[in-house]
Amino acid sequence: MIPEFEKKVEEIKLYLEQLLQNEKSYDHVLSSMCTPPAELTRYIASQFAEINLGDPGLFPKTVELEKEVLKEIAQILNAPKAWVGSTTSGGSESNLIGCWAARNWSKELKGITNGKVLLPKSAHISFEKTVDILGLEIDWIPLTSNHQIDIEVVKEKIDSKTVALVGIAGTTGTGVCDDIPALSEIAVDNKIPLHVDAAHGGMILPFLNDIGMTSPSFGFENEGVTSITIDNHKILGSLIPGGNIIFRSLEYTSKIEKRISYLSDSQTRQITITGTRPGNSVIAAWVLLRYFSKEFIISRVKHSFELTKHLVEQLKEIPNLELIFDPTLNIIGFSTSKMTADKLVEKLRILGWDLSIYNHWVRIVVMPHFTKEMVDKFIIVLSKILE
Ligand code: 0PR
Repeated sequence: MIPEFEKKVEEIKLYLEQLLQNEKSYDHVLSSMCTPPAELTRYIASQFAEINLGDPGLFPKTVELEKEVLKEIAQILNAPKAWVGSTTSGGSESNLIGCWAARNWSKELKGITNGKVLLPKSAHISFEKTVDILGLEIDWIPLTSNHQIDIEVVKEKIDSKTVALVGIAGTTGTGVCDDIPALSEIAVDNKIPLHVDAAHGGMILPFLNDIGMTSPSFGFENEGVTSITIDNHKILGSLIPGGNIIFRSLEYTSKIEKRISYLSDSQTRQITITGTRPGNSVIAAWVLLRYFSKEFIISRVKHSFELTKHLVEQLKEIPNLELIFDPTLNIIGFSTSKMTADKLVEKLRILGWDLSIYNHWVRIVVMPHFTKEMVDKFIIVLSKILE
């Protein structure tokens, strides 16, 4: 390092620690789908920051770890033997890649141009970006009273311009899982690719059976599912950014894959939008998925569900507060007759609590960093405001 910079290292560290102290703590964060990394994960972040999977020839061992991460993910999603996939920067990129492949496949096989994507009203904003980038149109599908995509409307809306169906396994606003088996049937009957966004739910739903609940089916066991988004930087707690896209087979990825001859292994193939991809995030995911294994995920899911239940019980005790839905995942929505959601969230923020607003309700995402003490403290503050 340049000596003048060397002299300043301690000074800069101190400055940043002070400046960002509050932003390192998630003690008051009730709104995030991310959660602080564990100490080992932080160690991996700093020790392996130079590894760039965008140039795989330079980092063959990390490439092997990536393959193992993807294998674990494919297993979680019940992928068939011919699956193909890549780690990505997260849900938004994976959703874009899934729809990109569906658009190109539909163009090549069916000659569809200026196509449409059937999107549930609950779809994450990344799909609006996706259709914009891909030059597609959206056919919005309303939700049923239980916040799932309305299957009957999907059947009505499908036409010769439909290039993809989208189902969500764990929506951003309510955590609800769409009826993927029903969507899959429609996809098979009409030969239309079905992309499932399991960015958040993918690492939770398969483990509900393990905590005495019922896991809905959303994976590749449904014949019509062609691609699935699933993130590592959400409940798993891997490094930001880190996600995955898994496809049923090469049939779809071959429509988007780019070969790059000038990189160090001279035969790199990419299906991602980004070239440079952080190796440390993939290494962290490998440790969490392979080393800590299934038990690690189950313990995080169990913890989040126990605290969701506790929080819901406490919220039900507060007068003038209405729960918007019975949580099926670790997401809670509520509103109050006393004030708008904006006003309430503003008041809570002033008192140091961070919550978000989804539609007209206040949203809480119960993540592994939640503790019972944290929840109880929050309930006292909320009750006071609504007194
Ligand atoms: N699909 C679903 C269902 C999602 O909920 C999200 C993110 C995405 C896709 C996109 O994932 P990436 O953000 O990885 O691209 N949902 C979170 C949300 O909107 C993202 C988030 C995370 C927001 C942390 C705030 C936060 O503090 O709530």
